[in-house]
Amino acid sequence: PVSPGRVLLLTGLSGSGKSTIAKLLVQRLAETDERIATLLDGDEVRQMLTAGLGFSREDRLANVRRIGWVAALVAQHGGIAVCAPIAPYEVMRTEMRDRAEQHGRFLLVHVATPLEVCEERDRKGLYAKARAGQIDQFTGISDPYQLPIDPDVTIDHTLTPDESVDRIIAALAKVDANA
Ligand code: GGZ
Repeated sequence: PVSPGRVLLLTGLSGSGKSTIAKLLVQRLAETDERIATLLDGDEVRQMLTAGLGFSREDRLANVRRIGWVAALVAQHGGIAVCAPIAPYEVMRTEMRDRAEQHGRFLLVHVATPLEVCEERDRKGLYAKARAGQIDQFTGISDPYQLPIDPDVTIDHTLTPDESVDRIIAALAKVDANA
């Protein structure tokens, strides 16, 4: 039988709102779901699990592959892994899905905030730096972001974080009902 474990991948551009939604999602799951939710967020992961990796295609693949491996382990033990890397290539998202589905179910959430909006917000000033040529291979500016072909959930940027989490939890409930 398939384990009740779940892997959720929130993919989207820098500044799209992935971290905010992922954190809120984990809080909400702690209140509403019996399974333990584990957050694998970009910043923290890159300081520990994938420290030393950069932003070449190869390093990004390694980064997301390691996240996917830990996430699958969480799912294998009946937990919910919430992952929030950019994950800009379709191939890495597919790989994460395939690995996760050996242990449970996978949900791809596209945090679809358009580049213009992320750049307009520019909370960390990274887009300005990327435009000025101070950061190489910056996703959306000088590096690719392949749009997800078939996401399970698409989060429009006009939704609030709470509404976004509602959508994801509804999709999760649907997956659980069909498991
Ligand atoms: C994209 C970069 C880059 C480059 C540093 N390209 O908004 P943030 O700051 O906190 O999130 C971004 C984070 C992206 O790391 P990920 O591990 O999520 O990326 S991937 O899935 O592609 O491996 C951004 C910061 O790191 N950052 N340089 N060149 N984002």
